[in-house]
Amino acid sequence: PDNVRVSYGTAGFRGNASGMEYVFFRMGMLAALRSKLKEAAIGVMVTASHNPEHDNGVKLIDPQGEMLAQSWESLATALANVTNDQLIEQLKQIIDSQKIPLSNTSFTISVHIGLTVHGPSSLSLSRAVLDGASAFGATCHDHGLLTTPQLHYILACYNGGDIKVDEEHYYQNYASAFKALLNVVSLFTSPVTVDCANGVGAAKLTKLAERIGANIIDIVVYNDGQSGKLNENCGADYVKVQQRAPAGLNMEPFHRYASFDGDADRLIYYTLDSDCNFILLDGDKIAALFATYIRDNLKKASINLRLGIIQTAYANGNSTNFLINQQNIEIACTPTGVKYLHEKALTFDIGVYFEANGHGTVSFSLFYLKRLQKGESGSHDNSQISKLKLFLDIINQTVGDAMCDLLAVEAILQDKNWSVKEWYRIYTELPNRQAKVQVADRRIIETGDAERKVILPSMLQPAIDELVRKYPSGRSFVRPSGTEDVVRVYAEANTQENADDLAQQVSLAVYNIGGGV
Ligand code: G16
Repeated sequence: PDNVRVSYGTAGFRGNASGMEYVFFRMGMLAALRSKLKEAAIGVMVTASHNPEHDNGVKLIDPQGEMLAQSWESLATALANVTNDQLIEQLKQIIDSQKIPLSNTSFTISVHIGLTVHGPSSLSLSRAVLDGASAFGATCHDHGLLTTPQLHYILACYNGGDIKVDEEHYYQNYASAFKALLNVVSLFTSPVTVDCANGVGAAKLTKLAERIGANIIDIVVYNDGQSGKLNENCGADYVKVQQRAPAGLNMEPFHRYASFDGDADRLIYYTLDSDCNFILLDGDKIAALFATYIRDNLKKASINLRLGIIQTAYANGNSTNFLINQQNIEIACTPTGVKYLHEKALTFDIGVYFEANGHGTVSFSLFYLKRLQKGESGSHDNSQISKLKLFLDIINQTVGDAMCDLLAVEAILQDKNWSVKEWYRIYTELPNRQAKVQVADRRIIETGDAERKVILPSMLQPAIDELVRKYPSGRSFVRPSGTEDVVRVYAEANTQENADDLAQQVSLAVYNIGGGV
């Protein structure tokens, strides 16, 4: 449509599902072109992820299971926005500028497709991707329902030479890795209840749990999609932003509860304290758990490597303080979007990256693997080294994966003989609040310093600074969302009342300066 402009945002194109077929069709074409260029299979995931049921989205996955290279995001945006008349010309431009060897017939274009909802709109949108890819003669592998991280995993294995890889391979791999790790650490005594946001994660987690065995870990699936709507009053985003449990969940103090988002790439834990106050253990706490566990085991094995944690501006101020000042762990900050965190994580020997919303994983360098191997043959503590190797095997390094991250959290808690109580006490979060503001055009807001400062409109940052000064331990930032038509506001302060107040004041400033609707 003439008056519609879409862009490849934080994680692909997102929006109301109706009328988006042309975007998905063109992304099928783009995936085929990228496959030709890279001489490798490319993935296309059809998912609205944490967004409501009426939305949908499409994102491309590069050969090693990583997010689409950022240099191609602008090509995707340009291709999605031309009129039908200009489409062929735009494709030619991409082919010429990227020097895509279309006439080279020695490599067959290959595109892998997955989707997270089996409804009519998702099916027609994934059909559009298939049609677009087929227009360039691609061999399409339609995997049907998958979690987003499963498609990342399958693609990485496929391009690694395992062309028979399928969903079952994923379960066998992680179930056996988890069981192997649990031979080294102790057994479970209490269940973990997982809210699957009424999404694809419910069926997939059930399968993974079956492969592991209920005698090893008792996973109770909640919000399995039998009733209730996708991501409505449930799921990781709801729990994190609302700071409350999914609707209808009966909780017991200090039992373990977790939530996935709609495509199972985010994980959040929570519980109740003895006074029945809600306690959240978000991506920051998961990152702290993973990083300190790896660091401690490396220390015991006398292996010295560069370990870093990558956060975004949303990381709670007290998590950053805890990691830097008490744990002496290196921290880096990037803009929102796992693609940025992932890239930064690769600059460390071990990069633990998590967004506060629960999206993250760990990347291990080849150097790390070599050091573990060398350690085994040297005089190091082999039990620590084998534990580190087994831990590595339960991590999906391609992208944040709620199922693998859940197994990793569970294994660490067991190994440390910790309940959720010891985990949440590692530091106390500063009270915080997130809000959304609707403005006429969110793109008028430009940010810098990893989204911690507003650059444009120029009067907005001074206004935020002035408000922040009024609240002890105050901090606030705003940024245009890359997945929704809103400006996001984050605020933290010494008390919940102050954090709420600050978020409200900053929202008002955004509304007034940004031209509210
Ligand atoms: C996506 C991205 C995340 C990002 C989130 C929110 O998550 O993968 O990295 O934090 O969107 O982005 P924004 O604040 O720009 O709307 P998901 O789980 O929806 O794929």
